[in-house]
Amino acid sequence: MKTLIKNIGCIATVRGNAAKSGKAQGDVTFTENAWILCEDGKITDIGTGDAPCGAVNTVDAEGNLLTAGLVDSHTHLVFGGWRENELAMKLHGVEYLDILRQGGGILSTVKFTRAASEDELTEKTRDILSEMLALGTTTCEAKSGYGLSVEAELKQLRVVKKLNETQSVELVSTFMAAHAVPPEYKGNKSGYVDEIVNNMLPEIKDLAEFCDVFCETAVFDAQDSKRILEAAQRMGLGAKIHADEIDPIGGSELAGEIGAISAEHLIACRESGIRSMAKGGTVAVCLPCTSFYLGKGFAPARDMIEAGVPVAIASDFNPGSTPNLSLQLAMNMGCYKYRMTPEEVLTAVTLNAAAAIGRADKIGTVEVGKQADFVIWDAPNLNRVFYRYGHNQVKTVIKHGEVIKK
Ligand code: IZC
Ligand code: ZN
Repeated sequence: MKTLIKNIGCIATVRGNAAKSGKAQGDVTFTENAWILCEDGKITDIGTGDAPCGAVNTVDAEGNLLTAGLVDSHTHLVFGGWRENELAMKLHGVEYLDILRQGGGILSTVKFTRAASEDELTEKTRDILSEMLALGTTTCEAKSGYGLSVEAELKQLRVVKKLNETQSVELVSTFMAAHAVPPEYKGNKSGYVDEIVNNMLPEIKDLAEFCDVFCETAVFDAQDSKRILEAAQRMGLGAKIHADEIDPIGGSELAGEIGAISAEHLIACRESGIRSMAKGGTVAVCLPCTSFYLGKGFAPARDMIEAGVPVAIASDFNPGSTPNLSLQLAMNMGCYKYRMTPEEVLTAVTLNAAAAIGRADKIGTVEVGKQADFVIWDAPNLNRVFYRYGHNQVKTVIKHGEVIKK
């Protein structure tokens, strides 16, 4: 089926099939007074001036800005319950890791998630995805890690699989049983790492594309992370790592060393970590809403860009460290707090985000041959999107060439 998007005030897009770093991260082209033709879910032609005739469906962009659909490359999407009780604790100065050490935090979400049925989790997550979609997210990575047993991790991964088949946001699954040590293994972290490597990974490997580890003080150290991620790589999964969120204990250095596709958080990233990521071709997935919500510093995203590390920006949507699902808010923060330009941030939530989840050849740019996933903004230009903040600036969302939010 042919769809024509006409009367586009401006298309803003980076170009290519691989992550961009350095100056190229801000190398966005602007095409004014444009149209796009799509067929069978892909972009088949792009032009300016008079639009061609003969399309079955026509979408009028009414002179607005069009970009590629937004790609949220880091979320903990599927979970039971919420954790509003932690806000008061935080306001009284209790640290994120101390809540976890006391058996709350991630471990309280594990209790809720284990107790929830697969159908309950599916319906709750379906509602969350429809909010994300309305905010412009057309592809979303989803980490497990609130089950922490073979059965409960499989339950989370099956929810993602089912939702991928029954709603419009495209989902990419990451296995993250190395998110916390479950109560059954309290005091026996090495036993739990053995369980992940020997029993969990072989059971789940067909339901996930990536494996992630929370490499952090009081959770998994760099040695545990290396063991788990190398085992995952041998089973065909790509490696991701939660690195330097709170303490720099070697996560970003390890990411480059093992050729991880991404290292994520990086608030406390050191120069040695930046160098290692640049050398290893690792995408830095930065999560500014988490810094904001935890009242912490911001990742040195500018230093990374200048050192040749491609930077992606994601929401980190989760029930603890940032229960925000708006990638638009993360985009604004990327601009205001990382001091990235609107062009650099656009690349961070489109092509570089797609690269962080192994999709840079299919999504993330507006070019012939790419998937027809777009956002039409309630804005005439890119600067307007970044200048305003706090409300939904997305007007229309198109996925595989079809309007799914108007
Ligand atoms: O549930 O607190 N940082 N994992 C690592 C999280 C945040 C999610 C959570
Ligand atoms: Zn995370």
